[in-house]
Amino acid sequence: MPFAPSRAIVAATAVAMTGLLAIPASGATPSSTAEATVFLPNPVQQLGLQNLADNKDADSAAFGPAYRRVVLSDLDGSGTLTGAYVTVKSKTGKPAAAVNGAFPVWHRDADQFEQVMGYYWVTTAQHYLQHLGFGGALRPVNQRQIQLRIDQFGGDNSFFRDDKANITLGKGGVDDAEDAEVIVHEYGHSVQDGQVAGFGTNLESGSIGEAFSDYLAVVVTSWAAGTPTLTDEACVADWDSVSYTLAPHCLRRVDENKHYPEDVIGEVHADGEIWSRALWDIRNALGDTRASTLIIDAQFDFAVDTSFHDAALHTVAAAQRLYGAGAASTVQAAFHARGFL
Ligand SMILES: [Ca+2]
Ligand SMILES: [Ca+2]
Ligand SMILES: [Ca+2]
Ligand SMILES: [Zn+2]
Repeated sequence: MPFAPSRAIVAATAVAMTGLLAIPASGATPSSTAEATVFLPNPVQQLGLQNLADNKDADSAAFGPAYRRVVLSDLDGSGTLTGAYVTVKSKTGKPAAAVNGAFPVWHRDADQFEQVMGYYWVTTAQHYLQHLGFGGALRPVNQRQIQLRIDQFGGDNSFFRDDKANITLGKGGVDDAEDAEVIVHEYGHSVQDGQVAGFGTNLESGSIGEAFSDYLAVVVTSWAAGTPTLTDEACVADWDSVSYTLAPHCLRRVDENKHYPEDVIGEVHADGEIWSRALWDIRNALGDTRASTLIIDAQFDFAVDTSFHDAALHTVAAAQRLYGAGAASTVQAAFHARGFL
């Protein structure tokens, strides 16, 4: 169950006692489900085919084994892609509509395929956070309905910088929403904004934003689809990046051997690879659940313009608080190895 039942019970009791109109507690809205078709998480990672090409958004038999029927959850029952954690708007195609309680089998050449991808992967990322305990034993993280827009605007990184709560996915090269790792990366920014409003105002905090979003993209897709066996797990956006990289295709990696400060170049995505490697090392040492829990819990304490150094100290403190001295020393070592501590 993605929800903590106790929250709904508390809310219902409060309503009964006060007689006020019910305001559903976050994540406690009625939930409906419907089948739909997605990539899980992207065709290059699923099929191990580095020669797959966009071909102007054409579908072909090569993609066939990558299409998976899944169940969308937390829908509002209206038959549209509107639910507890995301509502999808497209400027490039008709809104997806369920037929007899299920979304048709759209493929990548249909705009509705990307709309479904956006809904499924944002909701899955929120379920990952809840499975770690956020919204249960731990504080809720980003348990709000965000807007996900699909728009011709933008190339391959089309996030509205002045609207960090929401997501816009562009159509440059491979449509961004055909790659779950791009969707979850953008949701990572929404998560950080949900934890610290306006997070990421300068080079170092902005780099942490990119790094965490890359990390989240990898861990959520591995959680939902299994650890990849045909591509490197550390490779982010294996499919979106076919348009602009040589094989093996990765937008970025979370296991680069960069070091602070000499590898800083003043660009948030590139410099983020120093931070994401530290997160990656923490995960390899402590396991996915403990690493992600402490990494995300620490982020509540980050200043909007945090330095790498201060954020590293907060993350060590979260490890100490949640898992004790051994975990704290592991986290300290990971940040020390990157030059942050
Ligand atoms: Ca498409
Ligand atoms: Ca793209
Ligand atoms: Ca990947
Ligand atoms: Zn980003």
